[in-house]
Amino acid sequence: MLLEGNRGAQRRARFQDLLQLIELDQTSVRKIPVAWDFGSDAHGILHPWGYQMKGSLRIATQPDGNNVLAWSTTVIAGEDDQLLIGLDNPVPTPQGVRFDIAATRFDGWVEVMLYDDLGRAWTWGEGRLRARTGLLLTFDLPFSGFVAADESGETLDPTTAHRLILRDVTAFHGDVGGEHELLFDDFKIY
Ligand SMILES: [Ca+2]
Repeated sequence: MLLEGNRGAQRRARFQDLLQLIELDQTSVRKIPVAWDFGSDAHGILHPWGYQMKGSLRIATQPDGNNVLAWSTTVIAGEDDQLLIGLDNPVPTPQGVRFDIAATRFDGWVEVMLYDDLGRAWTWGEGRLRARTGLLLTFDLPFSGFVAADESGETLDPTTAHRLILRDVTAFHGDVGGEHELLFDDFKIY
């Protein structure tokens, strides 16, 4: 019975992986530039199924009427949460990503990463971004500023960029926890 249960779980996991790939294929960025102002649900930012228990994404209207992307998450010691954007050989080659970010309850920390087409990880060379409480700040991250996560010192060839990952790493910064929310606006890949 236990074996059957494991097989069932494995089948479900494979099915979820397949659904994720289909969704990613449908939302992947193919033309540059793209710009999302979150006036509608039409954007290419996914909350991967492996992190579904941590939170969710929704469009939220601010008091001034502006719509933003609200990422509700749960800060738990030792755990991250992630958002995912697929890059499907975009034309022309993307040069960078720019977005506004704020936190609503307490300051958050976000690590921006790229994965290339061979699955190698690259991180923004100037470190993690601090999302300020109640204050939308603009960050502009040229892909040329991403360095190999293996600390080899190599810099990314933007033509190989395949996945853009936003990691909420607030749990690794200070003694904070619980319900958390990050807001994004004017998200551009250019
Ligand atoms: Ca907006």
